[in-house]
Order: sequence, then C-alpha cells, then structure tokens
Amino acid sequence: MANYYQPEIECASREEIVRIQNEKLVKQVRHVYDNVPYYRHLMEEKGVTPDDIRSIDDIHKLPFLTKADLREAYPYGLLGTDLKNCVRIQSTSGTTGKRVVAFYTQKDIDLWEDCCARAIVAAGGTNEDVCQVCYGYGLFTGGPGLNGGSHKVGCLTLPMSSGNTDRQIQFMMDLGSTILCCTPSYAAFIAETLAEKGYKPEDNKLKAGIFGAEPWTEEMRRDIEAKLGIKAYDIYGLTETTGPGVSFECEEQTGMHINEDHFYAEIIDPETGEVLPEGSKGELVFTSLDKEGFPLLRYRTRDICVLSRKKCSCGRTHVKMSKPMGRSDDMLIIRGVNVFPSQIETVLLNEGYSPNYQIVVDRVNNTDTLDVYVELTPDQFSDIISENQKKEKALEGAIRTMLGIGAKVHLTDPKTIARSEGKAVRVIDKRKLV
Ligand code: DLL
Repeated sequence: MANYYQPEIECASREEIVRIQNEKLVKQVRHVYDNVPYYRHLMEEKGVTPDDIRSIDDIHKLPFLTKADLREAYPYGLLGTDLKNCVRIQSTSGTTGKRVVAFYTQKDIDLWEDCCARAIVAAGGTNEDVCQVCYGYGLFTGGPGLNGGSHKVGCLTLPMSSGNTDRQIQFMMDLGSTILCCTPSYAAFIAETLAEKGYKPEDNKLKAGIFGAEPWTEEMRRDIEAKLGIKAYDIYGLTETTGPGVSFECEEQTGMHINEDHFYAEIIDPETGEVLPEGSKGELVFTSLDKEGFPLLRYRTRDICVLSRKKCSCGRTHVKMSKPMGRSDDMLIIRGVNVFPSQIETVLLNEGYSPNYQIVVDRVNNTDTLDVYVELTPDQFSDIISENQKKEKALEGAIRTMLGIGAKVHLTDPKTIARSEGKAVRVIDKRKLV
C-alpha cells in the first residue's frame, strides 16, 4: 500500500500542479530578473522580459544556464538573495575546474528536506525505522539531504557518512538498521563485506535501500536486492538544484517521480536546444520554481533521460524521469562509436560477473583502445589460464554485440579493483590527459 509524506501535493491533479507551476514561475522569473544581474543580462541578450513569462508554457523563451555560467559567475554571481539570508553552502565533488557552490536559505533547506522525506516515505519509511545514512556528509549533498529527510519522517537517523565499512556493519547489526542510504556502488561493497563476514541476507533487518548519486543498472539493482534482501529505490538530484530528492522512485520502480511543485523539468535536444515532446530521449533541464538562495532557471543538467506521464500505480501524479542513460558530456566516443559505461555494466552483470569493474580508454597509434577490467569473485577465480582466457573471449564477444566495437577484457583476481565509498570511478579516459 502506498504511503505519502505530503499526499495533497504528491497526488495533486494535473490542473493543480500546472496552476502551482504557473504561479511560482511568474514570481520566480520576476525575482531573478530583479535580483540576479548575471541572469538579467542573459534575458536582455535574448530580448525577454518578465512580462513575456505569463505561464509555464512561456518557459522556452528563457535562456539556458550551463555549468560554464556557474563557473563564470563563481562564487556569488547567481545568488538570488542577500548573503545574510543564506545559512548554508553545499558543493560538488567536481575534480576539474571550479567546484559548483550552491547557496541555501533556511526555507530552501526545509523544502529540500521535504523532498528527501517524500523519497524515504515512498521507500516505506516511517517513524519506526532506523535509517542508516552512509552518503558522504559535509560539502556533498548526499549525507545532509537524506539526514534531513530522515529526521522529518521521524526515523532514528544514523549519520554514519561514508567509509569505515566494519563500523557501518557493526551499527547496522547492533541497532537493527532498516533503511540504508548510500551510493549503489557502496551498497554493493557493504553487501560483499557482509557476505565475507558470513552474514546471510536474512541476518540483517534492512528492508529498503535508497541509492543514487551515480548511474546504476537494473542488473545491479537486482544483484544488491538479492544480496541484502531488500527493495532498492533509486534517488536522483544534483547540487545545483538542491541535492538528492529532486526525484525518487516509488514501489513501482519504473522511473523517478520529479517533485514538480519545486522543479520544472524539460527534455531538450542537446545539440540544438529545442524542447522535445514527452517520451523523447534528450538532455534534462531543470528550473527551480521556489529556491531562494540559488534560483537557477533552465539549468542544463547534461543528464540524458526520458520523461513519462504514464499513470503510476502508486497514486503519485508527478511526472517520472527514467534513470539517466548517460551524460551528454561524458558519453564516451570510442572509434567514432557512442559508448555509455552503463551498457558495459549491463553486459557484465548479465554474464554473471560482479559490478566491480573499470573501463580504461586510451589512444595508441591514433587508434582508440578500450580495456575493461573485471574482477572475479572467489568462486569464479581459477588458476587455469586457458579457462580464464576462454571467459575473457566470451565476454569480449558479448561486449562487441552490445556496443558494436571490440574491447579487450581482463579478468582480475578478487579484490584488485579499488572499492569506492562514494561515487565509483568507472572510467579512466587517458586520452583526456594528452
Ligand atoms: O549526486 C546528489 C545526490 C546525492 C543524488 C545522493 C542522489 C543521492 P552531484 O554530486 O551534484 O549531486 O552530482 C549530480 O550525479 O547530474 C547525475 O549525473 C548523477 N546522478 C545523481 N543521481 C543519480 C542517479 C548528487 N540516481 C550528478 N542515477 C547528476 C544516475 C545520478 N546518475
């Protein structure tokens, strides 16, 4: 049976949602125009004034914002209110260029935590749950966001942060954690460590996991669900728009409901910027309808996905987004072929391998090379070289079928690929270093 945190809005009629969006957008555009000179300038360049924005149908008239704008306006250029009204910053884990720094008023934090609370309740959370949050705390939004949501639901919250897996397991077992929040790669690692310590899925009290912040496949979901004995829910978000909780999965597990009363979503053609109809695959663009500290309008996420308004059995009416299918900017182009790391992950899990892998792309003699390192589990491990070679060949065939290009597969000994406590590093593209 479906449970909601804020049923009146999560299950509101389409007309009601559109009414709220119209009202909020008109107000937000006026506010940004009057208070954010950087964006006013972009609007002037496009010849748009707040008077041109009368409803959500006019949103396409507004200019886009990109990560490049965020870098240019760093740190205070996109602030939507006086600094004295802001109470917190959060930041991305970006390793190239300047980090994204987002600002929050107390109201922004309150609404953000409501969004995370909606996700926790959708995963079955109540005030009887013990919610173990092992996303990173600090500048990263994962820990603070889910922590706040967990408090709102009234769960007993374990603010573990990431890492120290032995301690995670000790608390999980001793305190009887029922909900686990972390990246899917860390969930897989916790599951593996539990098994190594001799625990079976039924030995833990977990019932649900809320996993996001990085791409993961359906195969990985099934793997984690079986190993931990839970139902695994996806959660999506980005620092620029608050953090986790922009969208979340319900029990149907067929896409993530976007909190449409706070974020208006569009899908555009990443090449031309043209808005695409529902059901098209393209780049996700978000407008924050009521953020005060960092009110981004038409922010290009670079995440490629599809929106769907198909009726959901959970009763929520908010539009659903598919799992991001890759990014328009980090999609790999190998020998002219577009390759998403998730395609390789799908092959590995379908063929019975673990989700511990690394993709290395390089360029040798002007030709791209693609190497996939896949870790064997102790049962798969064999000393017989010819057997391993046979398995490598079979996997190379499966990858070629999926991608249309060849890859060199290297099966490695158990525990040789570095584990991640946060977002996993799946791809090493050495070509970028040149
Ligand atoms: O990763 C916020 C977050 C924390 C989401 C905890 C979910 C759970 P950033 O570090 O700014 O914020 O990274 C945002 O991560 O544009 C996507 O490319 C990717 N991402 C986030 N959630 C998912 C997901 C946080 N569920 C970027 N599936 C986004 C796939 C995701 N990719």
